[in-house]
Amino acid sequence: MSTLLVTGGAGFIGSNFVHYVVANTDYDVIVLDKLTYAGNRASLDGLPEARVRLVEGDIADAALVDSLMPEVDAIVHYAAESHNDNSLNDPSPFVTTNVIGTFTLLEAARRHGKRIHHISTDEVYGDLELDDPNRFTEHTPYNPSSPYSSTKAGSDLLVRAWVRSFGVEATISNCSNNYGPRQHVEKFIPRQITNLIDGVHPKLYGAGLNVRDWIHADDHSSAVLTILEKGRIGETYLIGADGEKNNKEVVELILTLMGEAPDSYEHVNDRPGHDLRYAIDSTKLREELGWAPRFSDFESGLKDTIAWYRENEAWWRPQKAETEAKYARSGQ
Ligand code: NAD
Ligand code: TDX
Repeated sequence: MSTLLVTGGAGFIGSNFVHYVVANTDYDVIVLDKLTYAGNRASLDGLPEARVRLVEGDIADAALVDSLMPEVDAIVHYAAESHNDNSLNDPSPFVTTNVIGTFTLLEAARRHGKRIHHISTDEVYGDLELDDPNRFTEHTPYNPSSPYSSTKAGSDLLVRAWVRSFGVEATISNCSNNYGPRQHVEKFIPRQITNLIDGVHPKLYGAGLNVRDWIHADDHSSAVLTILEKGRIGETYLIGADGEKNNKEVVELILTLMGEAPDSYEHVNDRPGHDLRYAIDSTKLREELGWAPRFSDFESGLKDTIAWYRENEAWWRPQKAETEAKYARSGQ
């Protein structure tokens, strides 16, 4: 492999992967990104022009995707509509991008004989009870709850069918909740950090007892690179770093790290259908491919993330007012 097509490479996790690949490998990268509200050219700032090229376009544009295939050796597919709350307000772009977009890439991979790695989420498995001793594994049945997670589940199933029916050389990874720099301020952690910078109280949905399994985006990127290079074709790998925390604990930690009283948050309307708990068992990835996360200390990763938002207001400020106006309309 020498050139990767990274779809959604101007988004949060896709851009992290592009930075990671440039720093740790010799691969060149073509980013295919539609630059929706969630995409940001500035997330690719500082990368060498000789190694990274941004193509602005839609993954559902079959002619465009086809035209890029001769230049690339493999596709790493991050592009998606990614926010659950948005999927409850307007599911339509979730179906077109997540399902039709993935279908379009699979057809191009099939026609041109290209390797493809599909990035997915633990949300395809539904949710767990707080006291369930089990975590999600590669054998957990699919049971998605939201328009977002059901379209991600649909895209995973398309990938599996294209492997079996057409012999497409694909792998899938399902990762838990990511945190780190360059995440859109609509998401939980950056929303609270930027609220506090603006002197606004953090907002907890419902009682704040829902649990998420946090992983630093750099660890997600190292896992994806490992699977791309060493994963067995047709296999699914779950990615997680044993980072379970409830939302109240996370907000309290953000408040403490930012010098505020740990209880100075507000409860707001809950998300309809809000998944209770996600938890990943990543034994397969660790034992079969020898991967391990490097960020084991959530508090220090969070501290760095807070510092990044403090130092990069120019990156997030243009997103903030519109995002908060949207939340205000749903009492969140
Ligand atoms: P994001 O919303 O920050 O970025 C998505 C990117 O995709 C943006 O740059 C956007 O412009 C681009 N995009 C959207 N529609 C497109 C289209 N039709 N054509 C081309 N580009 C398009 O999302 P993220 O949080 O970085 O998530 C990236 C991937 O990782 C998604 O597939 C998501 O399901 C998956 N994932 C995310 C998390 C998480 O915690 N954020 C966890 C597990 C898996
Ligand atoms: O203001 C908030 N207050 C709050 O309590 C927001 C924005 C969220 N929440 C809660 C909802 C969730 O329980 O925090 C938790 C995390 O919320 P999100 O950041 O919206 O993430 P989540 O819905 O868990 O989905 C994320 O992880 C899996 C990503 O957005 C998905 O793309 C990924 O697939």
